[in-house]
Amino acid sequence: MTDTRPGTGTPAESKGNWGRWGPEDERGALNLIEPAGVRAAAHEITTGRSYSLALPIARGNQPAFDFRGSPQRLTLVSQTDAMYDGYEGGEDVGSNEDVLIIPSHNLTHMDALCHVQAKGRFYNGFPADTFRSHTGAGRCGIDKLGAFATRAVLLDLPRHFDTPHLEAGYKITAADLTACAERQGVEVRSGDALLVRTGYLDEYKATEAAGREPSFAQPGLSLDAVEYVRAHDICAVGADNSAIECIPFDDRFLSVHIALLVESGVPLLEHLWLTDLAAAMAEAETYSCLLCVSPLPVTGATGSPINPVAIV
Ligand code: UVW
Repeated sequence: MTDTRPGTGTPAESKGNWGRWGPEDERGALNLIEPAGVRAAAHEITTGRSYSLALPIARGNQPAFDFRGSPQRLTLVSQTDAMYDGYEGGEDVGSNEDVLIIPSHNLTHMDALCHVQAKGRFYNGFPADTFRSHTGAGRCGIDKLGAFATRAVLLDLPRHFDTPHLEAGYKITAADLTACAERQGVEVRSGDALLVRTGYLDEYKATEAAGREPSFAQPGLSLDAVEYVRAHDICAVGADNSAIECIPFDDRFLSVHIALLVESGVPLLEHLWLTDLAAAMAEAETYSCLLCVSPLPVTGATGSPINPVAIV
């Protein structure tokens, strides 16, 4: 019997996007963004207010894998140093400068299509052994995705289920997403980004503030929900949890990453702060917005910190 679990079959068996935009394509589902869709999103703006979807980049008190470590803002030059003495700025002028060291997969970030491989292949069948420690990914690095703007739809599942947050480990299904979109009265279109609010980050912050250890188990997309993303030709998926997918993982380790990044070429936006956006959208009675996302163009990188901006 053919094993059709994500990453175990050929793209044809697993309904992926390999070859859809040509054999050399490294942008994946971002190819679904059409200028007409972006213009439509701009026309849907009602309040004209912008919302950052990024967590603060700071040491500690943020969800992070220990092995990745905290971001470090290190001082390179401070105003009391004599670095610029030779420039004759005078005693009353000084300069402060940082060096930033940021693990690309902690805090609010975007996964490149080379982040995960399955059966030795990245998206579009590129061999994963082109990844080098010195140069990074030979194919599908974050620089190949680039910045994008598109219409985005927020599905606020805690609001839909009338709960502060979904339970740890909850597996969001395609039926959940369909019902939530219907209830919110929002249409999901080809080329849209899908933003899924689970309430995980709210729960994380509340647990930390209470001095308890936050659970690593998280609500997130199940494999069933991947079918919703594919059926609607979503260009990117974002969520307010660590990995888009539910933890414990559905079926096997990183199964939703494999189905979306590897098979479908859908970039992932993780640890998005969606609470303020959700509140603004509820007040404005709209669940679509214009979303602008700009990863740092680090060549061959597996991901990048992002500060996505949603305009409602
Ligand atoms: C993993 O889940 C391994 O990484 P990320 O959180 O960047 O998707």
